[in-house]
Amino acid sequence: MKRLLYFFFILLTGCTSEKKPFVEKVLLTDGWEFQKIDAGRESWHKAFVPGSIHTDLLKNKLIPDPFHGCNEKKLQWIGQSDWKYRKTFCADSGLLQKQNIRLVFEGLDTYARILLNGEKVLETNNMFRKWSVNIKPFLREGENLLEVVFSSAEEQYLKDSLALDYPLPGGKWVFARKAACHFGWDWGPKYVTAGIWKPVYLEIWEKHSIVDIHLSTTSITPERAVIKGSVSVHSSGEEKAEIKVKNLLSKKNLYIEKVMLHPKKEAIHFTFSLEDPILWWSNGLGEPYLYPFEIIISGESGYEYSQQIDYGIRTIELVQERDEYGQSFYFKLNGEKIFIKGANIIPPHSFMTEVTREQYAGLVQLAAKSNMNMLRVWGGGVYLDDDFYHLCDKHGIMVWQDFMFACAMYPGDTAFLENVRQEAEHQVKRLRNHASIALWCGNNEIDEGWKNWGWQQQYKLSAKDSAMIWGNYQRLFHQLLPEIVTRYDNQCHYIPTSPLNGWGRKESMTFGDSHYWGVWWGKEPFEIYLEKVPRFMSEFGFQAMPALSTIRTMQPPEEDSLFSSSIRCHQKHPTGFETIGLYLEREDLFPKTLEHSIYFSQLVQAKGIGMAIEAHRRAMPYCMGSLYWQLNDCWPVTSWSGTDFYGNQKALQYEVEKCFKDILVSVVMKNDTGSVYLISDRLKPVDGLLELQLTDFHGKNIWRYERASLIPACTGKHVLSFSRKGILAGHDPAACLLKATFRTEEDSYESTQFFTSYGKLQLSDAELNYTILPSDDGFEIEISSDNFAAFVYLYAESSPLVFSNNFFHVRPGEKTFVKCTTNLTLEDFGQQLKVKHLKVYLGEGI
Ligand code: BMA
Repeated sequence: MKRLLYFFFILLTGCTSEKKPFVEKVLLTDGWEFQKIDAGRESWHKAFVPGSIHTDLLKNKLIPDPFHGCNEKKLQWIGQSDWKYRKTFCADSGLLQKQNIRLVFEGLDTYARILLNGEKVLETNNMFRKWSVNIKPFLREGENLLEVVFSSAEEQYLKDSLALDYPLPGGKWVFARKAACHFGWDWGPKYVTAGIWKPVYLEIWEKHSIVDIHLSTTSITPERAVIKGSVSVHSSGEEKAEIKVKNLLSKKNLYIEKVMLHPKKEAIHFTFSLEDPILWWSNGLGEPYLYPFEIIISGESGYEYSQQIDYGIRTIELVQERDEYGQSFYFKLNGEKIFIKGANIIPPHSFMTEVTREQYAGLVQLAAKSNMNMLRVWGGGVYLDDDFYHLCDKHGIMVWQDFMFACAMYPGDTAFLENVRQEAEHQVKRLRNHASIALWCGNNEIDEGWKNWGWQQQYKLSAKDSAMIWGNYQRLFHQLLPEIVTRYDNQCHYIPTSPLNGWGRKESMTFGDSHYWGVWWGKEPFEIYLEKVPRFMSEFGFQAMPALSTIRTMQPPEEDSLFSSSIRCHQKHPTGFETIGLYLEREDLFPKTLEHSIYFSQLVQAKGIGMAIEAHRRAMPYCMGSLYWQLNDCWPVTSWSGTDFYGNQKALQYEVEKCFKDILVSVVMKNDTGSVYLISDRLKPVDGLLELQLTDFHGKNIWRYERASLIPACTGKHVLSFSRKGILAGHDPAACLLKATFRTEEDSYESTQFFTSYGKLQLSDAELNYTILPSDDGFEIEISSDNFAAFVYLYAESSPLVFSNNFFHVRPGEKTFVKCTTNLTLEDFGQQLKVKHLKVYLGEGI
C-alpha cells in the first residue's frame, strides 16, 4: 500500500511560529497517475499536477512534441478522449476529528467528475472557477482514493449543441467555460486540453476560515488617503479576536480593533487612513508605489490569519462622454488624462501550466521596457495567474481585463448564467486588490460579430431565434457582468464589449474604442492608418515570421524552404502568407529564401504598426490609446506578435519601444508635403531643441533645420511642414534619409524617414565590423560600418537571443553598442551570431 505522508504548511506569509493558522492546507499535488479511460488495468502513467493531459503524455514520452512539424494534426485524438487521474492519500484519526475538511481545486479543465473512495463528491464544468467541497463525510481513516475523471470538451460540445434547437454562432467553445483558443485560433493550435491545471489541496479548519480580503480607497487628498477594508469569514464557533493592519515597511500599525467572530458574522469591516499618501503611477509617469500592508486576524484561542497585500493608492477612470465628434474613450489616472500605450496579451503557452513566473516576469518587463503602460488580457484565453497581476502592479502596467468570452454567441439558460456568475465573482474578487486592474470588459468582438459578420444568414437563424440569442447576450453582458463588477469592484469601470463598433462602420472612428482591421484583413495599404484614427485603438496588427531559431524548433535545417509544410502548419491564418506577400510587394521586397521572408516580413510589420502608433499619438487628445495586436505567442508561429514564443523580439518590438517613448518626434509624408510633430506624454511641459537633418547615404549634408521648441504637457503639436522636393533640391530621394531629433536636457529622441519603399532604396554595399566584448551577464557587441547600413539585424541560427537594440541604422564613422544577455560561451556566441543589413538582403545572395 502506498502511504502518502501529508504535510502541513503555513498558508500565507507572516504567521509567527507560536500561532496556529486558522486554516491548514495539505497539498495534494504529488503521487498522481493517469490513464485513458478505456485503457487496460495496467496502463497507468505518472502524472504531473498541476498539469494537463497533453503535457503528461509528452513528459511520459507517449506523444511527440506537439509544437514540432505538423504534429498537431496527429494529436487531435487526445482532446477527443476521456481521461482518468487518481491518487491516494492518508488520513489519520487526528485529521478526521477536525471540524471542517474541504477538498479544493483551484482550477479544473473543464468537465470533471471527482470521486472520493468511489463516491462522487463533485462535478465541474468551468476551468475559470475555484471548486471546493466538504469531504468530511467521505473520508476514511487510512488510505483514501481520489479520482478525477475528465470527459472530452469536444464531445461535450456535440451533446450540448444537440440539446439546443438552434445553432449558436461562433465555434466549439460556445458552451464550454474553457479558453476559446484551445479550440484553435488564427495564431494558435487546436489542443483541447483537460487536467488539474491549478493546485489541489485539503483545507482544514476548526473555527474560522478567511475567505477573502478586499481593500478599496474611498478618498484621496494630498494629506490623506482613506482605505476601506472588509474580511469575509466563515466561522463555526464564537471567539473574541483582534484585527490589525500593519505597514510592513514603516512597521506602523494602521488599524487595531477587537471583534467578535461568530457563525452569523460574515464579514469584518474596517477603515484606516494614510498620511501624505504616495500614489501609484503607471510606467513612464511616475513610480508604481505599493504599500506593503499586512492584515492580521488573531483569535483568543491562539489561531491566527495573516495576509500581505501590496496595495497601490490610485484612482482610475474611463471617461466615455458625448462630445462634438462622437464619444470619447480615455483613461484618467489619479485625475490626469493619459495616453494609453500597449498591446493585447494572449495566453503565453498552449499548455498554461508550463508558464513559469520567470516567463510572466519576462513579458511584463518587456511591456515596461517597450514603454507601455497597459496590457489587454484578451477574452479568448484565460484569466492569467496571480503572478502576472503582481508583476503588473510592480511595473506600473495597467490591465484591461476582458472576461473570457470571444467571437461567439453564448447560451442564456439559468444554469449557464449561474456558472458564469460564480466564475465572474471569483475572478473579480481575486483581482480587485491589484492597483493595475484598470478596466473590466465583457467580451471580445461579440457585439461586432453579431452586427457585422453575417452570422444570422450563415447560421440560418430565424427572427425568433435571433431575438432570443440577442436577448441572452444582453442578459449576460449588459446585466449580469456589470452587476458583479459594480458589486465587487467599485474602483473600476466595466464596458460590455470591445470594440464598440465594427471597423467597417464610420462610427468606429468617432465613438469609443475600435479594432481596425482594414489593414491585414481588408488588405488596405498601411497609409490608411493615417486616416483611420479612432478615439482609442484597442486592436490593429500585422503578421511577421518568427526568428530563425524559433523555426528551427519546428523543423530541421534541411527542410528550410520558403514555406515548408512545418512552416505552413505554423501559420493559422487562412491566407496569412499571401497577405504578407502582398504587403512585401508593395514595399518592393521579394523574398527568395526563408531568411529573406523572416527579415522582410519583420521590417514591413514594424513599418506598418509604427506608422499606426505614430498616427494615434499625433491625434492626441482626439485619440487617447493604442494597443496593438499582439504582444506574444502561445507556440512557435507566424503571427501578429511583436515577440515570438521563445522571446526573440521581432523588428516590431524595437519599433514599438521607440514609438511609445514619453516623447515622440514624428515625421509624416503625404504626397510632397512633410509634416513634423512633437508629442509628449509628460505631465509637465518640456523644452528642447528640434533638429532636422537631410543627408545622402554617404553622410553628405543636403538640408538642415533647427529650432527650440516647447511641448505642452500631455499633448501633441504640429511644428512645421516642408516640401519634399524643396529640401531634396534635386538629389535622388532613393539615396537620402531625413533624421529628426528632439533633444531635451536629459535625453534625445530620434526618428528616421526614407523617401521610397525599402526595396527601392539605393544603398551602397556596406561592410560591417563588429567586436564581441564579454560583459557581466552576456556580451556587448560594438558595431561600425564603412558605409551607411540600414536596418542592421542581429540574430542567431539556433539560440533565442534578446538584444538591447536591433534593426537600427549604422552610419560611417559611428559606433553602435548592443547588449545581449545570454549563457552562451564566447565561442558559441561568436559562432552563432549573425549581423546583416538591408543591402545584403536586397542583393543576390545572403
Ligand atoms: C482580433 C482578435 C483575435 C484575432 C486577431 C487577428 O480581432 O480579437 O480574434 O486573433 O484579431 O485576426
